Amino acid sequence: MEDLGNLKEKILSYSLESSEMATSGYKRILVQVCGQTGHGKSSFINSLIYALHGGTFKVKASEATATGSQGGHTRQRKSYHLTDAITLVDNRGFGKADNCEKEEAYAQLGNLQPLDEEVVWQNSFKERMKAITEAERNSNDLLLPVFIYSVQCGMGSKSKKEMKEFLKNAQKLTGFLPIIILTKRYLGDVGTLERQFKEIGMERIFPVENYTSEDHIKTPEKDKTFLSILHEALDLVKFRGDAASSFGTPEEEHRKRVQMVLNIAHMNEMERDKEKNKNEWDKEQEEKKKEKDCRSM
Ligand SMILES: Nc1nc2c(ncn2[C@@H]2O[C@H](COP(=O)(O)OP(=O)(O)OP(=O)(O)O)[C@@H](O)[C@H]2O)c(=O)[nH]1
Ligand SMILES: [Mg+2]
Repeated sequence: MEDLGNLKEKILSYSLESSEMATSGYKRILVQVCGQTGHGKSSFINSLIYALHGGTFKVKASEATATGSQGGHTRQRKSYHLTDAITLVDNRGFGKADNCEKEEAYAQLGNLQPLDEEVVWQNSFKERMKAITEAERNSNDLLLPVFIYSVQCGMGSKSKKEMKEFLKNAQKLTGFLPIIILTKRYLGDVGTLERQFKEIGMERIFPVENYTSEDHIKTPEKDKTFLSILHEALDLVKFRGDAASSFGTPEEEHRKRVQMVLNIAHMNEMERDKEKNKNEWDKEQEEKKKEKDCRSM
């Protein structure tokens, strides 16, 4: 592992200006921290800030209590300036990941939901379309997905399938394979989880123990882990930058993202309609049967 001072210096002095990405019009990297509620997204953001800037530990991104809060503690899509080139985004976490919340997760990941405003789940395609087309947004951001998953939760085969779909869509939306952060690393079987994420095609997987308000005594190993993650993130950007021709301009990428999220929203709307029609048909059949039974009495 690289020397701590070196790592810090590299991250602090990193600038998009000299890269191909800047020539294409990208102005900053948005590290899009996402995942289910209570898995440690806000704590991960606090840990990155603390490892890079030091000082006294501050809970900048407010943490949930250990038992969690229904609907998630962080309800805004909140941004934190880390360096001139990097902004961290604490996206609203999703719960059981029904279609509507998943759709919202994609809208946040695609930067189609304004920063620093309350995130509200939209229930219909019409509302979704209105929110996406009306929201003011910055399409000059390069979006880098970071997916947070707690080791404490383990992963069943159903969630593994859902996770794969979500992470692959995240890759299509942003152009980057998500970086996986396994939080609460001592609270479960980290080896198995790491293997499961590899099996669904993930490459960069980092087990961490976040700095939290309960436990934030600095250690060189912890600092190195968080700084190395940032360093790897910049490395990914550099790699994609070297192949910038495979990336569209910020405007083209933005339009692609709008289309993709609206497509997902449309499919979900059709599924909801199908379900509604089926329920109505079932109800009608039941009423008809009751009527028939009455007449034959
Ligand atoms: N032991 C341990 N506890 C952690 C770790 N990360 C977070 N926690 C604790 O887990 C709880 C939830 O963490 P948060 O960072 O608030 O989780 P979140 O994903 O932001 O939650 P929402 O905002 O509700 O979506 C808090 O009590 C944290 O102190 C970790 O790596 N290890
Ligand atoms: Mg939070």
